[in-house]
Amino acid sequence: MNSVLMVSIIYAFLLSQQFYLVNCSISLTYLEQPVYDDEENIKFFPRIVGGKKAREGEVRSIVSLQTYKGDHVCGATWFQDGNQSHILTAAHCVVENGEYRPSYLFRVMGDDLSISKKFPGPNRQIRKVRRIIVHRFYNGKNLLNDIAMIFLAKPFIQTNTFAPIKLTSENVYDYKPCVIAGWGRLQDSSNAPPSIHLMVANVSVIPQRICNGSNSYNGNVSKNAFCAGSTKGGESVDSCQGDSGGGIFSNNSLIGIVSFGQGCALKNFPGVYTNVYKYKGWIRETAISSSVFIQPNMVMLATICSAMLAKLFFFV
Ligand code: 4AZ
Repeated sequence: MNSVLMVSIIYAFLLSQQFYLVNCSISLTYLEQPVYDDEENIKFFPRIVGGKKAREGEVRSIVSLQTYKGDHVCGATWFQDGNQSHILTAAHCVVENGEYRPSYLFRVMGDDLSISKKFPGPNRQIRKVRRIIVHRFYNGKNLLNDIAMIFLAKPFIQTNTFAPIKLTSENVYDYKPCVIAGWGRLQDSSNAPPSIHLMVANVSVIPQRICNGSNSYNGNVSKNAFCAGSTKGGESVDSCQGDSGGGIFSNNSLIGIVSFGQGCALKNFPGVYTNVYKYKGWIRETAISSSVFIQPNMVMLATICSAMLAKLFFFV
């Protein structure tokens, strides 16, 4: 009887694993791309609006999601949750028009403030992508559930300037101070001066009722997302194209993921961030579901074995 129970439990577990396999969906969004000349010098490069250059070790968990050729696509964050340590980004960074591209088209770069192809920093680490899981209810039209997890082929190595960040343990509250970082546009216009340096800026959480007001996003910010922004000396501070997928941090923890916004640093239209606190369950389940020891072929083999065992117990 005990063995039958055990087989059933294994079976249920494997079925749930297979459910995740269906979500193993991968793709690529070409957001605002930097422009390079023939010699790989960046002619135009996007940055955060109203920020300043990040200092070494200031934002220790940010990484650049890149094409396998090394062009920056989006920001992303190296996180640690229990014994699981992977990468979080926005779903819209890896899905385009509902199309998913294979993980071999991506790579992830960490421990470098610069994303220059020609002049890498001394500590730069680059990893291939083993797998990408997009939230199964991600909606590309309204950007609901704009979250995806990236599993690396080989883990990053922690250094003095590069480390995974913990997930927030509390929900956001109005005016909570936070930090955004990224290699996205400096201004809404494409005439921004070239920069390849990571930028940071201070912002604070904007009350949902203001952000969803009729002269703002008019109800389009979901309960699982929040707005953050700031006005500094009359100039707005905001994330912008190319910052997507990157993190918004507070108290040394990850509180959100850069999702969308109308333009950049526009009055009444702050940046919108996926609320990490609301996805802690999804993050935990997803991370565990794809641990290295549960490879798809292992799941398949185990399913066949348990089916055979079940048959043996029930029918012999
Ligand atoms: C984008 O398209 C994007 N101002 C990211 C952030 C914001 C706007 C657009 C917020 O990647």
